[in-house]
Amino acid sequence: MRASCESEIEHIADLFAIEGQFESAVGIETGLINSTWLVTYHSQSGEAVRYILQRINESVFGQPQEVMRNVAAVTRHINQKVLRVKRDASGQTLNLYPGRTGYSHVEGPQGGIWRCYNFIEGCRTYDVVENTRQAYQAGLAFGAFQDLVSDLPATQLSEVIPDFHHTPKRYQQLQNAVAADECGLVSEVRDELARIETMSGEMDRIVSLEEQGELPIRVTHNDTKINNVLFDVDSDEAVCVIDLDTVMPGLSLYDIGDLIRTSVNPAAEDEPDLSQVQVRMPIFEALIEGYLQSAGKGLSPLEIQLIPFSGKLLAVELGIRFLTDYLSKDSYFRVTHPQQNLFRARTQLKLAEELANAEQQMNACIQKLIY
Ligand code: GN1
Ligand code: MG
Repeated sequence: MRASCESEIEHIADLFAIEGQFESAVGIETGLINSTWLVTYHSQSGEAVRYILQRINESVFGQPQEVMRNVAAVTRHINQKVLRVKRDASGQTLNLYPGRTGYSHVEGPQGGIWRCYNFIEGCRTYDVVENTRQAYQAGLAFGAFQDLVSDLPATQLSEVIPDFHHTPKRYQQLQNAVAADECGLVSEVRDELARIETMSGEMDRIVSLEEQGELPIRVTHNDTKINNVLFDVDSDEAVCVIDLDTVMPGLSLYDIGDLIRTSVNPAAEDEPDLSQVQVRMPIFEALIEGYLQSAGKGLSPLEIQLIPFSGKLLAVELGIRFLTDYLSKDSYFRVTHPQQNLFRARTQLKLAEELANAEQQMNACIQKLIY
């Protein structure tokens, strides 16, 4: 799906209401789903200004216009609120540059829905949290996001990927992939399947509570990977969260769960050496401290109580999703080698087991933080 040549990107970039002359475009490979380009323009005053140009992956997001409607609503809402306290929000929050036709996206000449964001300068991301300060900042950033959108009615947003975090349905999809065994790989993953089976009893805990009306539906981010937080390169403070494609009605627990999943573990998401997959309790504590600091007042006691469980659930859920993709020709997540989705699945299952072992400690930590 990646648009390959710079001239094509230049043509698409020029469809947006960007001032100045196109200078260059460089592909960015970090996300597993969309195609992303860093585009530089020379403004009339001679200054180089950078933008993020992205093509939405339409096999993942079946209704890209709905994605853009959600993203536009959320960025507008956040910017209005941030502008109330700061004179200029443009450098520190995501903004959409509309197309010259006035829409928040444009259609590429070869199809596809493209959008353009400001590039927030002076920032970096981390794939692995290095210290408790970064963990605290990441918790603070996602908590602040939740707080900023807490008064945006969830009913105004579309569910762009239905049942995105419905773990039992994800498990059903894995079972379907096992039954189909498209690539003849099932015999190779018996151990992983058995480990998932032992964890299956708890998979419906959160969806059941949601169905019983015990957990509030909120506007949530749904892709709270640690590398979706921008950190200021000088101060190492979190600036804002990015990657808003999956912002939709959801549960706070999926956001904090995915943040736990991607922060406590010092190993890469596809680390083949499973002995490196661990739960770093000081990182957990700092992360939750930051999150509760900015989002805590809006959370119910049940949401807070289930935080440790949410990390384990998200690790199993991602283990299931990566394994499903491994058995289904790697058709969803971008891979750079044939076993990458299997490595990713194994890492997540090991992490889920480590998180299960640490559950009591995590519960004690939550108790300490709320009293
Ligand atoms: C995908 O591409 P990226 O990093 O934004 C995926 C997430 C997974 C993540 C795992 C829309 O996110 O759900 O947690 O990979 N996004 C989608 O690394 O499926
Ligand atoms: Mg994403």
